[in-house]
Amino acid sequence: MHHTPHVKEANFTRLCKTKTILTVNGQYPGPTIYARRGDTLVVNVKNRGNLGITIHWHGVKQPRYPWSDGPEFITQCPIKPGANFSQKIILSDEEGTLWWHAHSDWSRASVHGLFVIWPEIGKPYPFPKPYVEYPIMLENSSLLLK
Ligand SMILES: [Cu+2]
Repeated sequence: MHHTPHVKEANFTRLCKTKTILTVNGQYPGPTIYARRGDTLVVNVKNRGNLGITIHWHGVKQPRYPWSDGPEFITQCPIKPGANFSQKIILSDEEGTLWWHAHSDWSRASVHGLFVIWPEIGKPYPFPKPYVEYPIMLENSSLLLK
């Protein structure tokens, strides 16, 4: 499964105020990514913003493969403005709704999104199957307008 997020600046308007913020694909919050338990994802991050950035996959264990896990200067270097970086995300027993977010300086305030991991095909949910699924992300976007 391949994804190509473009990290870039975009205008954001709330409460009659417009500000330029760092986004993925011009979206705030960023795109929801869907996968299944045990999948491996290849995420080709294209940094078209003006800051070095990393993307972290919150709650993913990345067994024996921490090299593109996200925290800048810990498991990887920041992706420089104008550069690309291919991240491998190895799912093991994760299931449910996690999130991904930037992991450098304050960029996570606007660079983040949901990461939905369904059970394997033919396997049940670890709880009664929901009647409907509707992901909700709570955040305080007023902080972006200060
Ligand atoms: Cu996190």
